[in-house]
Amino acid sequence: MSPKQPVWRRGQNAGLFCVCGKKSQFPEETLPEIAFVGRSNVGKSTLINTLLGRKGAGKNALARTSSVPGKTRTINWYAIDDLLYFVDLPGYGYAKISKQEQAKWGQVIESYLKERRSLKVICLLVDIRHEPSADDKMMMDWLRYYQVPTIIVATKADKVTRNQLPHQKKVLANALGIPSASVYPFSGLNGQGKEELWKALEEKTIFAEASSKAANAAAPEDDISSGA
Ligand SMILES: Nc1nc2c(ncn2[C@@H]2O[C@H](COP(=O)(O)OP(=O)(O)OP(=O)(O)O)[C@@H](O)[C@H]2O)c(=O)[nH]1
Ligand SMILES: [Mg+2]
Repeated sequence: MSPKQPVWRRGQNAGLFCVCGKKSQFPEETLPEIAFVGRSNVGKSTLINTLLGRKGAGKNALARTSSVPGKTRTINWYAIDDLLYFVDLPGYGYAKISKQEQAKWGQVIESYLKERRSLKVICLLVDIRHEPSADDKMMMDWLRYYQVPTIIVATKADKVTRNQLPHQKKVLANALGIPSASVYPFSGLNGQGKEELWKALEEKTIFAEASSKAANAAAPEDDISSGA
């Protein structure tokens, strides 16, 4: 990766910060947050690893991924260079999790979305191959209702051909009531869409805060004109 990439994209100083099973455990709202939400197995943890260049098995991977749905059962905060948090929310819609537990998780996620002032943008992940589920649509409604800035990411884009892609984007966009251009195809397998998604996240102002902090922190070493 180019050394000119912003520090947060390099993923070198990213680490698991906090694992929470309930609201009372949420960390203080000290840094801006980007959260990732979607059905179980849609690829949330993979996307976090891919964005931060931390793919692969073993120690290099940041968020744990699995072909078995329901892997992420807690809300996991990842700190990135002490500038921002990525928040991996538990997947919904996994049939083998009891209704009781799903309801409990629904409440924890809703209170996170509703009350988290440091949440700057949320990525709602949907599988590019499928119509959004009733749960996906409900999540979209929540995000609209609570006015959380939202980016729709269509995961597993490597599973469709270039010809199928525009059609699949349209299907997702129509079902969620957004323009087709607002759907970001993404692949954790080959990195497709990574650059576009980073740009979109950065544009959602979150990095206005992070950039100014980073610039301040870097100024003495990097900016030879400062103080001149
Ligand atoms: N082909 C392909 N497979 C993917 C992609 N993203 C994720 N997967 C696979 O899908 C499965 C689930 O990925 P995870 O990242 O663990 O999904 P998750 O949304 O975090 O799942 P939960 O933690 O259970 O909610 C794994 O087998 C991944 O390898 C992708 O872009 N392309
Ligand atoms: Mg996961």
